[in-house]
Amino acid sequence: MTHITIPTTPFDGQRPGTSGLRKKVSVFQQPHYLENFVQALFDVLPETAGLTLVLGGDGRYYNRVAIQTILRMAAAKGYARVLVGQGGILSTPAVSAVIRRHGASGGIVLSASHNPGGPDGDFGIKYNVGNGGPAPEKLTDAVFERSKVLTNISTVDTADISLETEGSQLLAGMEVVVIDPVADYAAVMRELFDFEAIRRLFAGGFRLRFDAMCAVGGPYAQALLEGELGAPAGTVVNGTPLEDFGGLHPDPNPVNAQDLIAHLLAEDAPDMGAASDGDADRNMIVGRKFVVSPSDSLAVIAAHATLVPGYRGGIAGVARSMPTSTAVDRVAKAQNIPCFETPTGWKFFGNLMDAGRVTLCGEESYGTGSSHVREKDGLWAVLFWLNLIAATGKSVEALVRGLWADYGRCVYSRHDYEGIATAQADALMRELRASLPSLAGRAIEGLPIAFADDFSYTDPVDGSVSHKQGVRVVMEDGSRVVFRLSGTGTEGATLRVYLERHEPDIARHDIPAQEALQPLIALAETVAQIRAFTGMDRPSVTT
Ligand code: VG1
Ligand code: CO
Repeated sequence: MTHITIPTTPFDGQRPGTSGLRKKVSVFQQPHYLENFVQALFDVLPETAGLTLVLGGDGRYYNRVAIQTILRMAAAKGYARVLVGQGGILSTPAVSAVIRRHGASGGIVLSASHNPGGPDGDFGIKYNVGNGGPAPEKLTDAVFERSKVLTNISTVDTADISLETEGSQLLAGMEVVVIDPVADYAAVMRELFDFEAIRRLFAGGFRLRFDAMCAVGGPYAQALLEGELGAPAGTVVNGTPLEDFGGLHPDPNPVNAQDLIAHLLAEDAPDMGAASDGDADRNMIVGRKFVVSPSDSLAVIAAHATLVPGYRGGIAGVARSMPTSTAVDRVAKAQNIPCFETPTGWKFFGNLMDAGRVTLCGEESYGTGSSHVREKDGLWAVLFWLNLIAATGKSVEALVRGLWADYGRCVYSRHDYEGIATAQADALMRELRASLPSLAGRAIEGLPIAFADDFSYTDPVDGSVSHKQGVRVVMEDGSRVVFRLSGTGTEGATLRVYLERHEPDIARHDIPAQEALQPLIALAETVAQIRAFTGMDRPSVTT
């Protein structure tokens, strides 16, 4: 037998963040670093022998090396089968779809999502469970604890295998099936959307610019939009996944996707722009000369869901992360369906979807999705918008303005302060938390505060509790500021400040968000002393 055991030293400080373990490539290249995480994972899973695992990544630098390592370890662990995307490619939503359609026990996604890639960039790994969704905290905590004490890695002594052609081969007795990365995902999309109507839309001259940001969304967008739906060649730009994303920062927001924004602001702008992130689970929707806020995108989708075949029977409920704007709450209320408020991170939506309590979910960070998989899904959101445009004959802008007219506008912005010293960021949050009891009932910067707390979430399905999920300061009129530290960064700390104010007056809907939010921005500075703690006088990214 070719099984071998390699003695190793336990690693510390590998606690997975908002969505898996993300570090610099150079950290992952340390001897046994990746192996330590994978072994810890395999050790804490209740069962692996005889089961099927899904494996793939966003194609970034180190993807191929990591896949070979994991395949050998899976063989040593006794998995019967691994389904791996051709060339090692699978987007995050595709992994979720493959797990579900093939009844796999789980899947490993190799991605640092929206973080930059390449030898000097980031790498990441996350595990998805049998429902296709991110591992719950209970499991990731167990992996972390195990990684601190394990002293042996089990693998097999075999050469790398080719992942270039579809089909089945054996690796130390385990079957490795190289699958078409797009097929299962495309099948799910066909079940949900009116492809005929979208085909007619493109045939009628509708112009879309889809920027895949040289990341994994390209092959999916090309196959579906240009291949099946008849969008003209060139609709998908930056469509080939590159190991360094062509030097782009594959984070679809107006700051990082500047080129797309420039095209949509131009005189000859296409009808719609869209972009997806490194692992294709995020989406940005842009109208002609009109940027859509992700929170509004979720609300528009919820408001018109029954126009789309897969949701014709109605939606059971909606969920949003706590910092996401309350636009979708207002839609849910009007439709008389429940709306859940969860902590940041997709893993909190899984139980609600499994229990059939919600159909649509979203986050302010350009993440939207539904119970068709258990991840957010970038291309799904784009297809949803195309289907809505085809069904209503309305433009992107008209759909958003319609939402504002019906429910008022939730003026929204997120300010990120990146690369802060971790000690300073921790101190800011500590002092802010300490000040919370004294804030309620006071007026700061002219705004009367109703309450201030640290968000805790009790999962309505399994009763598990998550504490310290973000500080919120809520005014008497419901407008609010939320503060939390990022759990996905790899350099220092990132403070995120989320600002929201509801504007019912249609005459004021065109006031720029930063201007409309000015009192809240001032309040955030006063209560958190951001300048003093971060040494920065403005955010590094404003979306
Ligand atoms: C960020 C976003 C969060 C999202 C997470 C993973 O987390 O704010 O909403 O779920 O990224 O998205 P944080 O902890 O940095 O704020 V992805 O597309 O990077 O997997
Ligand atoms: Co992502």
